[in-house]
Amino acid sequence: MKNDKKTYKPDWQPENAGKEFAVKVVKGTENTVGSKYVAVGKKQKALSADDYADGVLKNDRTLLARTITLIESNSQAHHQLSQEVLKKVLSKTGNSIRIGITGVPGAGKSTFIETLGLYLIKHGHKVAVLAVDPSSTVTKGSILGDKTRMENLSKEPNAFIRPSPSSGTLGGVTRKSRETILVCEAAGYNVVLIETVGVGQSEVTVRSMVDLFLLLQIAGAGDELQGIKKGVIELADALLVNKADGDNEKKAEMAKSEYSNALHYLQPATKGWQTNAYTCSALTGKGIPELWDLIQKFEKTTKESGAFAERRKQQSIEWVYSLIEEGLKNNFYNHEKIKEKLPELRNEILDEKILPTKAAENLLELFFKKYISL
Ligand SMILES: Nc1nc2c(ncn2[C@@H]2O[C@H](COP(=O)(O)OP(=O)(O)O)[C@@H](O)[C@H]2O)c(=O)[nH]1
Ligand SMILES: [Mg+2]
Repeated sequence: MKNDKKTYKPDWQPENAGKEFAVKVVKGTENTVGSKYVAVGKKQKALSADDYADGVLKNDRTLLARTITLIESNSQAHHQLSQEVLKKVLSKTGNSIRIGITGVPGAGKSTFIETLGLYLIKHGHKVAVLAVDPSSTVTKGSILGDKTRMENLSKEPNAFIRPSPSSGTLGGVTRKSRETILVCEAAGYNVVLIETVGVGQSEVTVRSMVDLFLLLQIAGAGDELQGIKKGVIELADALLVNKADGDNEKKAEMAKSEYSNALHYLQPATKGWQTNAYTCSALTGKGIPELWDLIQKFEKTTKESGAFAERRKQQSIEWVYSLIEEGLKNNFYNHEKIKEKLPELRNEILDEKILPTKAAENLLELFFKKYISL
């Protein structure tokens, strides 16, 4: 795909665009092991939960980044410390609109986020950008990891950009991302944009942590490819046909009409809100102000009807269940007896000496014997 990123200049370029700020895209953490009050990373002063919490609440960007690193760490000590920090800032969370953005790779999600982000900052908002990318564990990459992306936005003092956590299953990534949203809110970011790549489960996961979900489409890329068959459209609160510029504008308008028709037959993702299709150009900024108006309308409508609060409550409950599932799973697979027995049973299954059902039963019994006296 042609990269004309360098020519991109929205007409409402913020005054300080292009100027250097001491702001960088912060790297995700590796699995750091350490004791309770060790700093994350080398040669950093050990900090207490209060130090972290105060830093977050003051929007000290270094400390915010370090808190997220703590959240993303897989070490037990970091986990405990991060929970303490979260507890301290909890009362200051929740005051943002959380927006998820999905679409196939190349649809223009990162470009869109940068353009929308710059627009919002120009209008006095504080914008946090996060990514949820379950594939990053496989590819070792991150959908926001490419440093050439969001160059202008990352220079803005009112923007905070964080690529996806670098390790963990999607479940693990989810916990980290949810907690990262909370600390960003505590630091005063009132718009949280979450980019996710359109692969299977990740849209459902991101839908479960945002208030509003946007699906970015491009004209002529094939419906199947873009998730129509996967039912992603049914998760979306707005469908945006991006790249409606230059020669592509007509095609984009046509695609929009087709989607609009199709949408009438689908159940809306949010009670009391009709999902519609729109066009925009992340490159020129066309359609972006209108989209922000739409987002505000969505927020107003759903807050008035109670759907907004209802969804957040529902999401908290779902979060608890997913943590329980994750906890059980981790506990199970890390259980000494299971670790010992699983490879044995695996061979027996492969040799057809035991049925998979029986093997699973045996393992579960072994695991639960510890907890339940039958
Ligand atoms: N013409 C045009 N190109 C765009 C637009 N938005 C993004 N692109 C280009 O499409 C390519 C992929 O964009 P990117 O934001 O990385 O897509 P992502 O993979 O969905 O995050 C880049 O070369 C962008 O410059 C747009 O609105 N119009
Ligand atoms: Mg991207």
